[in-house]
Amino acid sequence: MITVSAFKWVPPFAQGLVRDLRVRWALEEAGLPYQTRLIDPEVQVSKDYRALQPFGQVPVLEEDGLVLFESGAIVLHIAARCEALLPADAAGRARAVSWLFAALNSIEIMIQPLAEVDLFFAKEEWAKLRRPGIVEALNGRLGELAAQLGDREYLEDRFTAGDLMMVTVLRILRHTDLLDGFPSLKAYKERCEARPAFQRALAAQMAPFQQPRA
Ligand SMILES: N[C@@H](CCC(=O)N[C@@H](CS)C(=O)NCC(=O)O)C(=O)O
Repeated sequence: MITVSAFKWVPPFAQGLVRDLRVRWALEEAGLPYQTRLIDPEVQVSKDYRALQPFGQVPVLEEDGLVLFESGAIVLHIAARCEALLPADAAGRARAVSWLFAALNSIEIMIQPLAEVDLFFAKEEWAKLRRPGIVEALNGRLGELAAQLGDREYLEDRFTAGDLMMVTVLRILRHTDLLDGFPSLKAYKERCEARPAFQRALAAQMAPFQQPRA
C-alpha cells in the first residue's frame, strides 16, 4: 500500500494548499489507493523522518521499501504508471514533463515570494517595498503562460501531470486577485479543480483539519 505523509494540522491560510495535495491528486487520477501518515512538528524534526525527507517537509511517498520526497518527483513517479497523467507517445510525455517542470521552476518560483511576503511578512517595511516588483514580474510571467494556453482547455491537447502541477501552483495565489487579470488562466484552473479526482484529494487533505484539535 502506498503511504503519503501529510500534516495533522496547518493554519487556515495553508489548508488546501499543502503539497501532499499534488500527490493525493495524482494518486486519485491514477486510481491508486493510498493511506496517509499524518505528522506534526515533533515528527518533522525527528531523525527517523529526516531519513525519509531531508528537510523535514511533506510530502513523502513510501511504497514497498521505496521512499520518495519532492512533490514533483513523486507526481512524476505516479504519472509514469498512468496514461491518464502522461501520454503514451514519447513526444507527448516529454511535453507533459516539460510543463511539470515549468510549473515548479518557472511559475512556482515566482509565486512563492509573493506568498511569503503576503502571508508571513506583510507588516514588514521591506516586504511592502518588495511586493510591487514581485507582482510586476509575476504578472509578466502569468501573461506569458496565458499566451501559451491560448484558448485551449489544457496546456497540451489533453489533461496531463503538467496541468496537475500547474494548477496546484496557481492555487497558491488564492489570497490575491491576480488571476482575475487572466480570465483564461482562471478558467483553466477552475476547470482542472472541477475534476472529481481533485475534489477527492482536496477533501482528503482537509478532513483532518476539520477535526477538533487535541
Ligand atoms: N520542494 C518541496 C517543498 C515541500 C514543502 O515546502 N512542504 C511544506 C508544506 S507545503 C512543508 O513541509 N513545510 C514545512 C517546513 O518546511 O518545515 C516539494 O515540492 O515537495
